[in-house]
Amino acid sequence: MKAKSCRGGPVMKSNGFVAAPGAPWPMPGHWQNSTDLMTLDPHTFDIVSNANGCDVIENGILRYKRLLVLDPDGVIDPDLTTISRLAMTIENVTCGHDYYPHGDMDESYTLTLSPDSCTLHSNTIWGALKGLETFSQLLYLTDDKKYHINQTIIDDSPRFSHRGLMIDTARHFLSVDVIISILDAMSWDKFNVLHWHVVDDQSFPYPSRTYPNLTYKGAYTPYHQYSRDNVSTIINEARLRGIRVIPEFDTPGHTWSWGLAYPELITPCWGEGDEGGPNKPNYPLHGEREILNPMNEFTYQFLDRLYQEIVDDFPDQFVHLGMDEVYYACWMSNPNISDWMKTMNFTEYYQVEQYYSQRLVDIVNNKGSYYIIWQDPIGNGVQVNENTLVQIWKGDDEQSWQQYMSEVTSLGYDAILSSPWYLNLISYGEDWKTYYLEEPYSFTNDTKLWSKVKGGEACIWAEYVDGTNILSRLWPRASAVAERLWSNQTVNNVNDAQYRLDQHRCRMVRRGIPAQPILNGYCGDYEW
Ligand code: CP6
Repeated sequence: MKAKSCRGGPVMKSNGFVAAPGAPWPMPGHWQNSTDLMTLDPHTFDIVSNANGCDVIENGILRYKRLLVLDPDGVIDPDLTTISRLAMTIENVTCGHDYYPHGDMDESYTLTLSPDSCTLHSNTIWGALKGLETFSQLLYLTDDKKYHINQTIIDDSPRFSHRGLMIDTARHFLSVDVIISILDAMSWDKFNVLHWHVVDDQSFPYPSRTYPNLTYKGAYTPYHQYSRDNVSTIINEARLRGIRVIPEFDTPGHTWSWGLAYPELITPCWGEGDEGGPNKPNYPLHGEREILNPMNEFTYQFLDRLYQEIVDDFPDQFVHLGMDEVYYACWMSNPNISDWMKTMNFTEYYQVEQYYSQRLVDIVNNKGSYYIIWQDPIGNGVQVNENTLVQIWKGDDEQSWQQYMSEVTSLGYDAILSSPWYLNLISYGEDWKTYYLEEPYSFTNDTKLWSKVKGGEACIWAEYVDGTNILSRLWPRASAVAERLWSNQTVNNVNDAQYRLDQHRCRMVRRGIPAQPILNGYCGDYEW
């Protein structure tokens, strides 16, 4: 059976039932819907709160009042009870420019919509934002352009505390406007972490104050770098949407662009089969001169000052240290590294990685920061501090992600899952279903290990992605991940989800995001 318009008229489900429009995404923990309808006039509808003067709430109310006007020609339904305002009460109004979303925030809320009472209740401002979003999703237009909203009770909170999206601004630069659009769509999906993979081999668009030449030489061009103002804008726009920004400055691999300004940071790779030498890098490696030199004190002094700047710029408690894909060939090629290893009593190259990793971990710990790393060092036998948060990205013919997850959590580390959610990998058809059906707990039956899983992140690596295609590639595919990370484990029926997701996709289109289709059909009057 054909899915009809996702707006207005009911959407036919293949089992013959009708899915009411105005269904939320991601699915709330408890959603008591009813067929009793109400109406409202979004042009006069007011949202009031007990948080006057709180910019997160005032800005949120403004954003959502704007989003409620699905169609300026829409009208109330005169046959129904008209509701005129939503009253928000927030138990603990903590707010201000120096108060940021964080890993332990309470994001729960309850929403009660009846003719007697339209209330949104939450413990924190972050919960209030989640409730405003859900409220905005319940409102819909019928085909005769009347605004409807069902009487509803919702009691909702997230399954996982870390629900992230990773963007990569090194392979291709992303404008601040595009990043804000991504933050917007993230907030509609209740994502709460922007993992910003800022720099990599290809470019260094971050505006370093301490080492301006990193940016001057490392950015593609002066137009492909962020200003300091851009960085604070991104952090602030994220805060207003309840989203943390965790920056990643990936080392010791993936640092080719750093070497443009500071060649002394990078391990020289010796040539193979001839005398070679530091300036004759003909060792057959992919992308030589991209691994930091672990034997020089200069490297650590440099990292100390750079990370000071990073923790000063980014308010989040966490930074991401990268540490992925450190291949040893270059270190192996270099006789100075071999000599240094002897003085250190190192016989294995993983000990070099261990040494580097611990030095960097100590640097950021001394600044009071917590950190995330990609899983690679753990796989190589490196030990890091027990409070390390490990991001799982591998899952291949050798080992499934479940096996990697099992190893990492059994060693006592907390983990977040990304392996099945590499949105840069594309294929024909409904790949959102495979993202949707991945279950982060499926690696074990041991509930103690389940408690190690803090959530997950969808990743969009940018080798083949820039501002022209990132929004369509992300949405609504990332939304599938969002529901997996927010909603109950039991919400896992793709047949039910597809109609809600189709509505959600049309909602994104109406709100200005060029989200790609997932079903045949159309979005009412709102074609892109
Ligand atoms: N860049 C960095 C990348 C990747 C990683 N780190 C990557 C690896 C495999 C795939 C996609 C991306 N491009 N710095 C791995 C974490 Cl399929």
